[in-house]
Amino acid sequence: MALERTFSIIKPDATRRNLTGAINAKFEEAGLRIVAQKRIHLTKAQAGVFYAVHAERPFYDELCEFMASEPIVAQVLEGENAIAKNREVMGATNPADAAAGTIRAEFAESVGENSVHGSDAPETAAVEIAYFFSGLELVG
Ligand code: RTP
Ligand code: MG
Repeated sequence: MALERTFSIIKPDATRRNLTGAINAKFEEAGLRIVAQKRIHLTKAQAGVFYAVHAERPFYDELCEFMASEPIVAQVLEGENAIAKNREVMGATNPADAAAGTIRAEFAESVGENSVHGSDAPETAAVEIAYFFSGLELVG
């Protein structure tokens, strides 16, 4: 399979606990290359646009508050089958359901504050990468 790119966020609960390096090590061990990365502090409105797909869900407001509470690390990961591989390394949304050794099993604090985001399909990966990075920032 050809190289694929996915969009990843290291969420505020993880940046707050200095877990950026430990999480990046998990990605790299799984064969995912970090081809772009920046630490930014989203506004609540920017977080709301990013998670607009969840606008009708009961946890939406809390999720946007959380994502804007402290800095995040936005990333583009590249590798074979990168979207599925990243989701595998992340583990299930709820850390209680996440397989041993996954990022969420090891680091997540709750279903909401679950340390990482990863795109769920090629279409969403393309939209999410373009929301955070310009072409000039994607060196491959
Ligand atoms: P993500 O989009 O962040 O990669 O996570 P995901 O695909 O595993 O989960 P998704 O269903 O897309 O939910 C997005 C994020 O919303 C928060 N959430 N909170 N309190 C709750 O019940 C609840 N459910 C979801 C989590 O931060 C989740 O990652
Ligand atoms: Mg999702």
